[in-house]
Amino acid sequence: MPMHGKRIAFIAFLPLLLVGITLNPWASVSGFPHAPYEADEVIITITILSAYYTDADGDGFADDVVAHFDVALSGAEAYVFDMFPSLTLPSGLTYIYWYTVLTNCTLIHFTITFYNHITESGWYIFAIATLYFSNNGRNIVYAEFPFDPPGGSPDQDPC
Ligand SMILES: [Ca+2]
Repeated sequence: MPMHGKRIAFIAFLPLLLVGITLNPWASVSGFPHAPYEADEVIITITILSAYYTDADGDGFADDVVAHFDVALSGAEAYVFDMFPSLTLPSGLTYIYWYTVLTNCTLIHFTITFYNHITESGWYIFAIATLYFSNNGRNIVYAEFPFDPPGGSPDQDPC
């Protein structure tokens, strides 16, 4: 059963690959200058400045979400972190996106636009999670910003 053997070999290899990625988070950025050192005590903080609905794409519908937030970094000469902005609709449906950021800046201002994401009335939650490594291991920082798009209450036209 050669195919069965290959499948088992792949399944056995997959955890090793994942462990390798976990143990060596800088492997994919080896060419990045001043890669962070394991001894660096990296601290990342997130400040969500605002999140609101608007017609960002000019299609005549205020069904887009614009979010502004700052990410402050300290403790190293350079930083690599994964960032997961998300938008949760009143029904609980959540859109999550994934960015990997490499920088030597200590303060970054982000503006993210979610085009055509407002499809329900009620409260929305814009959130940011960051995943990064410091001298104490893996760290996750999370911030969220609830806001009320048009409509005001359920069962009304959100646009
Ligand atoms: Ca629009």
